[in-house]
Amino acid sequence: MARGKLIVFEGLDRAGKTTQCQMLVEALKKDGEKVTFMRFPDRTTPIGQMINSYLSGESEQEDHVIHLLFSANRWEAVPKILEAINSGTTVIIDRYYYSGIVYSAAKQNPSMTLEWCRHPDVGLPRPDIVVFLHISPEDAAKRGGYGTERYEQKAMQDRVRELFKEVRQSKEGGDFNVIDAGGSVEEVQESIYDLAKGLLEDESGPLRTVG
Ligand code: T5A
Ligand code: NA
Repeated sequence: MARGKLIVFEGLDRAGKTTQCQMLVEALKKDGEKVTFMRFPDRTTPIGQMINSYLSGESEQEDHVIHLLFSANRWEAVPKILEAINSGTTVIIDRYYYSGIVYSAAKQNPSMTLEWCRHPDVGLPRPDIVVFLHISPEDAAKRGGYGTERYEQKAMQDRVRELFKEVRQSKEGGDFNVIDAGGSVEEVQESIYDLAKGLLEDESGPLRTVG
């Protein structure tokens, strides 16, 4: 039996990650594919509840500590990810460690460079592809103002945009497929669906790990 694929959605805030991820899951299910959906942060676990409380401003965490909690929240899901992939189910994930390193590095804590931030995630399952939804600041603003969660401010978002660019130009960059997310929901879905179908038809070697 062929293994399942690992598809990760990343992108700027309000690019439509959750919308597109869920549409893709439904479309692939309709085609008879075995597919499952996950998201990070997974706010349902005890670690996820600490993250949720931090993001909503109900609690404080030291910068390194919250970074490690986001990473731990991925590690605790690894057995589930591997079990699905090994049983032939494709796993589609809404945000992954790329968000983890970029948002933490955007805080400009002097000891938290991109390089430092990446370490706790080394060894995670590496996606077969990253679907990166790209949207201009102007188009993102049209999709509603900033919310009330931590990190939803302009200066932070501008740094996140720059740091994602750096990640796309680094050694992880080869896994990224940049999709223009400025079009209608249906237009964007069409490009993503084509990309995913191509991947599912590909023969795959063993699942790689983040190195
Ligand atoms: N974080 C996350 C870390 O700091 N470290 C980590 O390790 C991880 C994993 C929460 C925060 O945590 C940070 C990053 C975040 O700050 P979250 O819960 O994923 O992460 O964030 P959300 O706020 O849910 O996600 P976004 O704001 O980024 O939104 P999405 O998922 O990109 O967009 P979506 O689909 O919810 O759509 C947004 C709005 O736009 C509309 C939708 O209907 C919706 O109203 N829309 C469109 N409108 C017009 N045209 C289109 N094509 C549209 N697509 C969507
Ligand atoms: Na989302």
